[in-house]
Amino acid sequence: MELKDIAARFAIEGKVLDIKPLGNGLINDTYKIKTDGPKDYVLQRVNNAIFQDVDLLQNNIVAVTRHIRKKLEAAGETDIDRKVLSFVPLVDSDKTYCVVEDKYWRVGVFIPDAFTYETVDPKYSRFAGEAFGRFEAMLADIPDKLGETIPDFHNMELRARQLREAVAADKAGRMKEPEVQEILATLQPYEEEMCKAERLHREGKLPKRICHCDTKVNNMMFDDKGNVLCVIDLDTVMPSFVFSDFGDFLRTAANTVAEDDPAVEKVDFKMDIFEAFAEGYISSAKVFLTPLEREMLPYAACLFPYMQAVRFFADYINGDTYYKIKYPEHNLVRTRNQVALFKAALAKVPQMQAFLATL
Ligand code: GN1
Ligand code: MG
Repeated sequence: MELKDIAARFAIEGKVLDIKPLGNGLINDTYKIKTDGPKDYVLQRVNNAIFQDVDLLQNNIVAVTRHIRKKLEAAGETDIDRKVLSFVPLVDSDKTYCVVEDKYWRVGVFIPDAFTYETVDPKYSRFAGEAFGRFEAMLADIPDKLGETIPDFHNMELRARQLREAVAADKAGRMKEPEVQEILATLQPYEEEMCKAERLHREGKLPKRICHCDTKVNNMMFDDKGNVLCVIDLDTVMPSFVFSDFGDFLRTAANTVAEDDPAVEKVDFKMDIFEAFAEGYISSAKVFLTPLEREMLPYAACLFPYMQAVRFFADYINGDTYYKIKYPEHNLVRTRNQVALFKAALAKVPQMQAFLATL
């Protein structure tokens, strides 16, 4: 079946003119549908090897976007259609996805005149921090019970276990590479410390809240003046520690280079981006953050490069079955980069703590 036949199953206004690839996500396949009507659309194939319960996932997203829409309406917000995503039902039912030849598809409304960036300056970082804090604050009272679209997605204990399993299985025969052994030895000593959020949660000291869980820089839309419009890529919205959103944003935004830049010597953790983001985030999240959550934000800034290193590394060892790769060593290059970022962030924890104390 062709893309235009899939698009035809959704209640799209106007005639479809063309459908072209959009963006650079590592998981789903995304296309822009251009129409002759008032709106354009985004057609997406949800990767159901990774998101195994697409029904739960779409229910989450519809609940979240409806809740945010209501809040924006109540706040007298203008331009709501650019400030929250909306999904298009099928022609013959109110479901917002369809299954075609075992593939899952959905259509959202394309947000016009909006931009995403791969890097941000401190000013944008502050706006982003404020926006993610607000996103979490708006979802604090969502009445719907959201499921985990990927169970234990940001559970560091699970990620560490998956790495151990990958090492034991050695499916791609990569454990014989000396560098693989070296990276493993580098990561290992930090594992226990990095797993502390899970322990604190079991002890009842750390709550889970509804978080975005994929706050890469490029998952935020800005208008042409640099104002944040909305947060996109909602597949991973689920209960998690606030560290997810704080840490994952900085993982991409505070890195001096892209997450897959092979020039590891250029990797550093930008403190100005951290400071601006932390300031923005705390300004809107202070209404719900506990003292412990706040105190652990520098831990979050280290945890996410660490977790991502573990995830890229496990995927490399498994023979690249999860992340899309562009060349055979791509996941190894990503791993090196994230290990370097982890170390850079770790070295700056005292500076981060000192800054947070000034807020
Ligand atoms: C994936 O789909 P994308 O590229 O926004 C991944 C994130 C990783 C990221 C690394 C569902 O996000 O968790 O941080 O790649 N999403 C999933 O670039 O695993
Ligand atoms: Mg994305």
